[in-house]
Amino acid sequence: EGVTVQEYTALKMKVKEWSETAQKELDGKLPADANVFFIPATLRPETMYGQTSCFVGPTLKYGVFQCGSEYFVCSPRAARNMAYQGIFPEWGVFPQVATLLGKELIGTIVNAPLSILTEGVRILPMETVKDTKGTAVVTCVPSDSPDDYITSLDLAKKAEYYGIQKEWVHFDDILPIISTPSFGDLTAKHLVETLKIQSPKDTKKLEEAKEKAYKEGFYKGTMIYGDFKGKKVEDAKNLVRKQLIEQGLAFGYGE
Ligand code: A2H
Repeated sequence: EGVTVQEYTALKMKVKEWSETAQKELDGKLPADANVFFIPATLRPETMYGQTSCFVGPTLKYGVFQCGSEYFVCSPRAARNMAYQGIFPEWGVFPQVATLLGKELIGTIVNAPLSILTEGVRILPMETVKDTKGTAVVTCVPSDSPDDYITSLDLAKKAEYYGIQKEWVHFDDILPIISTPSFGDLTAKHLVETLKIQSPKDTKKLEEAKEKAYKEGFYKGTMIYGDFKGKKVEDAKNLVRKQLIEQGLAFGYGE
């Protein structure tokens, strides 16, 4: 992995309503009025306007960790890292009050900071979420992430198979946020279609799409939505990140 540090923006997505299975599991383990947040790690804070859902790995283990007066949902690995970055009040201590499988969290409604979907978004399953990076929570931005786009398409097509409701995916509500010379204003859709990516398991093609989307978006993209509309993505990225952090809606997380 080398020596570079990945500087993520950890977003705070507040739980509005638990799934039935999560509610049952958490009963008695935390105060009824607790403020609980799903914590996705993202490299693209400037795209948060376009969040349509938030992914967990259905077979992965998640913890609910007490952080001062709040609670965070993420992988135990990430909580441990955070505890050694001064994110938890006591150095190295990350009290775990509950354990849940990703699939038990599906259907939970969380608030998505900056998203046009102000009523909140659903926690949905993504098989390709890795336990070994970030927080194992991935917020879904189908306009700019090829992975998020193809997973959303798959979930919408096979909603019944996945045990979800099609409306939870918001596949028809994709918001253009960034415009680029080569890929237009829906980069992920453009790349998935031109590279003929058929499923979330087309790993090789998705790697290529990710690389292309990132380079084009970062170096040639212009914001076409939000407070920094008209600015280059290169500049907007840190401005949005700073805004989220100042408003208490995110914090820095590195690994
Ligand atoms: B990115 P890197 Cl719009 N498993 O956020 C799988 N994917 C994960 C993950 C995990 N455990 N943790 C984070 N990620 C995703 C936004 C985004 C992202 C856009 C476009 C591209 C993109 C919205 N999803 O990432 O391997 C998260 O998705 C393309 C690489 O640490 C995070 O940023 O470099 C990114 O991958 C971190 O990837």
